Amino acid sequence: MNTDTKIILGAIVLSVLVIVGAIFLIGSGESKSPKRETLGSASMMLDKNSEDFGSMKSDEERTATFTITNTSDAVLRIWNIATSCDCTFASIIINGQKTGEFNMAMHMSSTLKNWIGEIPPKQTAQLEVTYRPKVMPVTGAVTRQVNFATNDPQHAEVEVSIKANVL
Ligand SMILES: [Cu+2]
Repeated sequence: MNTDTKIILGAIVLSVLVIVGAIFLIGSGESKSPKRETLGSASMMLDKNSEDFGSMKSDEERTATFTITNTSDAVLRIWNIATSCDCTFASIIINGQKTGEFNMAMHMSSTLKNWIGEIPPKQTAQLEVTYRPKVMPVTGAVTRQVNFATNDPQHAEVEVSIKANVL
């Protein structure tokens, strides 16, 4: 092996190490989304897409409950729950068990970010959306969203909203 060959081989080995290292770093990122294809497929129904709280004072809070029904014979999975604003919180109740409060993605613990809810066949879950204007005081007409992903191919990304008129 002459010197040139050694240098070329050395450069190749080094490049491979750098690439493998980069893939490892990207792969270990904290907010990884679950792979949809590993989560099966089900079908779901929502009882409504929005709720209007009407007029409320800025120191009040209101909660809307949305019912998610698994209409299939497979396990319905929901994940990536996030709200559109600091002042809006969401929880899911499955089988009497209530999660912590989901908020904007950047403010959530990795436990909530990586949470995947499983709703058994033909069962329902409740999505509670709570609006607390005092967290971020505003007045007038307000609309806030909650988004989540599901393993229902027809409802891969779901959005519900709440409205209020803050006095
Ligand atoms: Cu807000």
